[in-house]
Amino acid sequence: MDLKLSELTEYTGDGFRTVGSRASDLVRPTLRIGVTGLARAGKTVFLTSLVNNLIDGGRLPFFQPWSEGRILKVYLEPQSDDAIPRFEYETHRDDLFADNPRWPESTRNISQLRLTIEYQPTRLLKRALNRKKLSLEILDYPGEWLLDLPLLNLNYREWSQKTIADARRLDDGTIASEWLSFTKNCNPQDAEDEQLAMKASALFKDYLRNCQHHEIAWSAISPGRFLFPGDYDGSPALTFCPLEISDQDPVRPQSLEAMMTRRFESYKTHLVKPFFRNHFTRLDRQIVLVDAMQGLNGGREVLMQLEDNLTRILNCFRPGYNSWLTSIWRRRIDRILFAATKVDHLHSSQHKELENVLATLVAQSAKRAEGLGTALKTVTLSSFRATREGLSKDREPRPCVIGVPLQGQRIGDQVFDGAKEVAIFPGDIPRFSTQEDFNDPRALPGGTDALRFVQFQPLRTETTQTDSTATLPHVRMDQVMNFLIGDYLT
Ligand SMILES: Nc1nc2c(ncn2[C@@H]2O[C@H](COP(=O)(O)OP(=O)(O)OP(=O)(O)O)[C@@H](O)[C@H]2O)c(=O)[nH]1
Ligand SMILES: [Mg+2]
Repeated sequence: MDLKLSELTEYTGDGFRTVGSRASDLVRPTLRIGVTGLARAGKTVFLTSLVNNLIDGGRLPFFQPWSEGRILKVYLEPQSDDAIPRFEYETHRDDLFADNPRWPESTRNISQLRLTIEYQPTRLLKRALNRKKLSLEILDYPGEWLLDLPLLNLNYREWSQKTIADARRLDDGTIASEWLSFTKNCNPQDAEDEQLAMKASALFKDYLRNCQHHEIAWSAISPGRFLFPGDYDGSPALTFCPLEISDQDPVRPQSLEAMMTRRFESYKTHLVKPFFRNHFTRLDRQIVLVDAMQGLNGGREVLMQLEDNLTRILNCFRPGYNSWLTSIWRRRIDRILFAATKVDHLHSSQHKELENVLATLVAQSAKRAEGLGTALKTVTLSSFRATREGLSKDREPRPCVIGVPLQGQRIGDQVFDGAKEVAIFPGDIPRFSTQEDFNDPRALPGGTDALRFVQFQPLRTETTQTDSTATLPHVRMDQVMNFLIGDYLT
């Protein structure tokens, strides 16, 4: 690819809609931003850092309204939507700022936060009394929920056949075999049986759980709510699974298949559609967080899976991709930012290479998005920098990152104890230019030449002496803010 994705698409249709053009927003403009990503991509830390750096005034030189001194005050507001849990900002912030800082627990549910930004508009800079307000509504939701969209185009039989075929392909004799051999003995034509449905569904969930811990299949988890059911835990809408069904057989009333079909349709009606209707279609902008280093760690298969999932995620934003979604869309998402997170795992001399990997991962989807009035951009960021940079003590010193790897993390035979600081050179990020390069073993070597990323312990952050506020040190959060919010504050 000659052009980087960011160069290629930065101007496609940007400025499609400005805040001033929306009559309903004239009184108190509201900007709704979605934050998503697959499991452990870094959503909770990202949102905590975004809010903390906005409210308590972090270092944000590339957030233009900030560097121009026009941001007057930022504060949290009560939520506008009574039906969504509030993002537990204070808890996550306190954990990260503790004397022994901790990363947040896995969240895996939807949550929301509302802020107000008071600012001086550019044109009236000289009039000190003039201040404007922008409401910022941020919705944090699991990327797996987006992967459920294609279910709307499938009936139960189609979904069963596809899911069983995927499981057979992914199964290495361990992850799906118990569930597959159980379903083999279930006759879809038999009378419906609650106990049987519960057992089969539990085994199917075990398979999905195995997928999560299995490097090759970790991203194949669908239906997206099965492992993190929330309020629907134990309900019939989450107690079904695919069955081996022959196309020749009719669907018998009161049969096991009829029961599973009903529940599959309930899942779509009660869980998938309301999310898209009530939340997704109200968003103005979206950031998709990607743990590209986990992909690189996992090798070719995992990278290809990641690419496939990112394509499926981006498809959800393409008007016309799903007719039901298109029919209920209220507003168009005009900017999507793909961000490779945790870039502090890498020395800054390699950040551009990581961005290139991300651009390659989303290149196909970006091409399809061209001309749709959506600006796509890629960036690498760290929400909370947990390392510093240095040089290795080798005869030929190499740029490395220095930090405390989390207890139990390993590189080869070396297992880290969670206490000792070490310098790590994770390897050279490969230079991909097309997705075909993922297949090149020289580009993504395995064995002792494989890339080695480990998770780090968060660092202790000092508070200021004057007002005891503190902000999380970050990488490029200000550029993210500028892309997602900057033009709303002119
Ligand atoms: N070094 C570093 N690690 C990070 C950063 N952001 C996230 N992490 C690591 O990634 C893990 C997951 O981050 P979360 O923000 O909890 O990810 P999430 O997407 O909310 O995860 P789920 O809620 O499980 O879906 C953390 O526990 C950290 O180990 C970062 O900026 N730097
Ligand atoms: Mg989370």
